[in-house]
Amino acid sequence: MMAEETEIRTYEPPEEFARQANVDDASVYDEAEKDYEGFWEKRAKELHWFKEWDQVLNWDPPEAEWFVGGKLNVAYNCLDYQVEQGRGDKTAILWESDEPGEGKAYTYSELTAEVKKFANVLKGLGVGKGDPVAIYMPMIPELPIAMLACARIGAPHSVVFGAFSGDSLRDRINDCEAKVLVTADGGPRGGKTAYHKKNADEALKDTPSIDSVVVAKRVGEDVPMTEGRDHWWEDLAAEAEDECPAEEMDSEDILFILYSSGSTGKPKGIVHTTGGYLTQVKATTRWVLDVKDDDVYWCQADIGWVTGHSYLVYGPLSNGATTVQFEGTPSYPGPDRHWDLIERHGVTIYYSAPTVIRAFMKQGTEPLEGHDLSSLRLLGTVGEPINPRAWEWFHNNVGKGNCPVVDTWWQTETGAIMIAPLPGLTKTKPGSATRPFPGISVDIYDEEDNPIEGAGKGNLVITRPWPSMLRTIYKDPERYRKTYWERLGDKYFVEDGAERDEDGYYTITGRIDDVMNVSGHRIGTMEVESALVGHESVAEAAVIGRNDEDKGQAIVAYVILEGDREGDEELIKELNNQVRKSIGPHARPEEIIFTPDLPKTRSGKIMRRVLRGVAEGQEDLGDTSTLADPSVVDDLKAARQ
Ligand code: 6R9
Repeated sequence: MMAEETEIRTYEPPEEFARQANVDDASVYDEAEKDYEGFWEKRAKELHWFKEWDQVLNWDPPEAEWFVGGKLNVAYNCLDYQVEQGRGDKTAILWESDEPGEGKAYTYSELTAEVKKFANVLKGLGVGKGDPVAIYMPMIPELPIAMLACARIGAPHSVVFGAFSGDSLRDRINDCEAKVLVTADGGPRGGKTAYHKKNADEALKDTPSIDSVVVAKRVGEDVPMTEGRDHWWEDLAAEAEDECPAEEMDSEDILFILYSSGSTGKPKGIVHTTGGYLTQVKATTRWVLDVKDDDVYWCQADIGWVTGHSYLVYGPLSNGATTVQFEGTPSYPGPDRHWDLIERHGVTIYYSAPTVIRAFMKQGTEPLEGHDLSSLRLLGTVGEPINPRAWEWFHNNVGKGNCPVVDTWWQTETGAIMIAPLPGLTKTKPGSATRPFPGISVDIYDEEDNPIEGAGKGNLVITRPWPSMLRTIYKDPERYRKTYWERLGDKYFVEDGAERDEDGYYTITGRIDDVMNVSGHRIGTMEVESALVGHESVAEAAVIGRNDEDKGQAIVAYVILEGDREGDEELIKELNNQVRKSIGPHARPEEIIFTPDLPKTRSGKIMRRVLRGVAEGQEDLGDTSTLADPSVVDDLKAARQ
């Protein structure tokens, strides 16, 4: 990635920006370094607590508790507390539909009322404190309303990205044993309609824990409703009581579970709790995204991923901001949709993703022309490494050179931003996420797990606990320990490679495990492999992510067939469908290569490095002498022709 440009320019914060930034005193870094618990305690005090904590941190690796004994409610912080501070009539959620100019706005008072009602709906269906609720919805306002309603009554939500298949939804519901599923009849996106209830019905054939399904109406077409189990959102809400007190939650009670791909086995139910999560999410939204009262803030991620949880819903709302929720895609009805939206709503902060920026770049600057983007004052990116060229393009063409770009590194597991500039203070370098957030401590370790001194390249490690860290993997503490802590004991092993330069700036180079990053979506190679071998004609499959200009990585599947089935177009179609059905369309392989054999070491391990090399058309595949049968490489090259 760094080879792209030999000389990287650096950018000081624009003076005008620095003058108004939420954080403009560089001593915060030193202060936090001297006493990181004290630093986070100050941030926690910026929330509303029913009762303050007795102890800031209880760290018994790998178990952390933050703000021990504190009582608070996340929905109260995002709603009632905002109304109490005079934001009742301020727009909380500005929802824009798939069709330009159509949409709806909710003030903080209106949103509070909707959430209270829906919280009562959930209670009426028997949901109590601690009962997980599954949510599978398109990007409609009912999605954040359902999340906040769960938070209000202390029911952990488990949001499943709306493009996941019925099978994926089923597995996630069964893992957390949700009693209630909240979904929608469907939703338009990019001019096409997706049918969530239909997919959910597939899942519901085999989800014994589910007693009730609530269906929000978005599309308005007929959908089959199962008597006694399925209910329309609007019918239940019409009958529900208006008042619903916010449950006093313990700081360490679960706020949500979010499933994320790992290198082996089934997706992991990442668990986030209440006090620490909201503390770090609220602080990073203010400090890194510089959100203020008069901002129109837009995070373009889907709420089904962690970015949407933390920076579309909880971060902006706990700061009393106006958050834009967009139902559609960047290319519908035209390639200027985002610019049109920014102009019409006067968006001031735009938090985007490298894959989206690269797609814009490809279209050139024409779609930008004729749109007034002067409302913008800050740009952000997240999800994957951003190549310096895309960073520069974003900075120059969207930000017109006046808006700082914050490249924010974090993960589902970290819950909130970990490495990123403070835009009023930090000099930025295209391609670098720059410095750890104050109070966060990271390092780079070599292959022998020794810290590297000064500049260098290696494995990223987080060396101290942080408030929004995952607390466990749902119902699998052993997997939690093994995945993240077994290697270093009391330090968190990230599974990302990183480089540190002379200024102490970090550039994240990408995953070092078998997790692919396709258009910013985390997909495990194992998940795609097991989907493929689920097809009767497939004996074995090996999946890798090959570098791709647009998507970051593209999925390539090597497939060994069983019996005498021919690897033809028809079979490719069937295999694509197989993946679509068992995971979702976003996991469909870009390329399927039929091969008689796979490159394996003598101990039977697939050498993915070789598969990646072949898929990227590399001439030199490096050392292949440890292969059990080195001639496989020629077969693979021939198969790809
Ligand atoms: C928030 C989110 C996490 C993985 C992470 C890393 C990659 C995210 C990045 C980045 C380079 C950035 N990643 N942000 N790589 N620079 N600014 O994306 O969570 O879906 O769990 O993915 O994404 O590889 O480990 P998640």
